Amino acid sequence: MQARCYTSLTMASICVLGLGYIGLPTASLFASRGHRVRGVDIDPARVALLQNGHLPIDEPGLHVLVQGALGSGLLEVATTPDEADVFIIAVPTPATPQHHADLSHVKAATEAIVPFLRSGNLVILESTVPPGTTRDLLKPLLEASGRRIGEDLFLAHCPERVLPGRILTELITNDRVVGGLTPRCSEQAQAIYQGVIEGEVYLTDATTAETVKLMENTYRDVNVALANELARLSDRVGIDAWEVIQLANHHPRVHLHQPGPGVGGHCISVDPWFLVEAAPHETHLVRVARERNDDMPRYVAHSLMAWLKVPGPPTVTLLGVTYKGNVDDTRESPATHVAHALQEEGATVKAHDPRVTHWDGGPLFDLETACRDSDAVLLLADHPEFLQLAPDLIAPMMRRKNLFDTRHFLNVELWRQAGFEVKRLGAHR
Ligand code: SAJ
Repeated sequence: MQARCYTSLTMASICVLGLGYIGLPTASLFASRGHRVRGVDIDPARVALLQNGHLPIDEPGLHVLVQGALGSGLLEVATTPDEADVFIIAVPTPATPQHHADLSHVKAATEAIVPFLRSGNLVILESTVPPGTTRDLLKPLLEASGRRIGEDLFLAHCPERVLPGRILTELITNDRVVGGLTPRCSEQAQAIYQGVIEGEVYLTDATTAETVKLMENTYRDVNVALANELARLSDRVGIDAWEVIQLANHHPRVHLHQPGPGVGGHCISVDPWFLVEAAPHETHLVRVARERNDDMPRYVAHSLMAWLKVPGPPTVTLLGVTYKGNVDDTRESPATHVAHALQEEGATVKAHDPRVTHWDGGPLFDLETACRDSDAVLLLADHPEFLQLAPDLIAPMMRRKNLFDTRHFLNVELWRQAGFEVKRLGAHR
């Protein structure tokens, strides 16, 4: 059968599976550029929320984009797929407790579109997956429709690469890597993205594209582990890790990353394990970096407890429970592990985060309640809001005035002037 050729992919109808941090902005972007888009999520509550004009996630600029797309009638949201020219799968790929990729959502989404496939359709997987998944899992599932990939059905992996907090900007300006099962699959996927983004679209095969994505996040994880090791070394030898980083980064080929309370989020703390899963005996460095970063919450909690000289168990105020600053996302947040480690050492924990209403790690309090009769403030997430805090107003609320800044973020001089003893991760003063 002659495959349908997209001479006009700019007009293609699109079905996006998964309306999370990636799927929702992606669906809205394509709709804002004139595509007819059906956004699908298996969670009826999420779909109802969107239909009522609310967003399930907080991301700068997203509300306006989604409202515009829904208002134009080009974006509709539903719990089931429908026929389309292009299917984009953007569903989560969490890791199991054994650090293996849980591909159940990818499998379910792929199976859900099979009944709606037509000759000439293009299927794109954006979810982050272990090397070989597009070829070994998606291809056979899709060919169960009776069509052949590369002949009358096209399949490619195009990993998402956007940074939470900057998703809309990066969705448009970042380069994309497209890995087709065949060269024609790659060209079809290239055409669909090139119509809406300003970055370049680079073509390769599917397994290479999968590995590119995993290596990007692993590069960051390994480098954060190196920075965290520098912080620990600095604590030991009595130097300032932040000064070392600043000075070393004047070298034209050095870019040391930032230490912190650990690596969280649904990407960097998970993806490197997919490389370990693919080749366990060849990925020692990747594994050790993961383990070093996972140990940081315990290290931070222990450092704080060792520094605080209080009679009896202290009360500690956590500032920021998200996995990093400027986002509302608490998935895999180091703060949860810091809280548990502190509690294990006998501390009482009270947390405050202006971006978050619910946190699995415990109850959240307003700033005053969180600081009232506390022995220490522990800064974990670098939200810009925390720069506006007035230490002289916080000081009278505290039982003892101690500040531990794990991000080298606050103006510690202001806190000192308000009477706080200050400690920074990886610094002797
Ligand atoms: N972190 C540090 N020190 C650093 C950098 C990060 O401690 O120097 C920590 C953060 O606090 C956070 C974690 O690492 O807990 C991850 O944060 P991030 O900002 O490095 O990355 P994510 O997870 O928000 O987004 C990453 C991005 N990948 C890269 O920058 C290579 C993004 O482009 C990807 O699209 C995203 O993962 C993803 O979805 O895979």
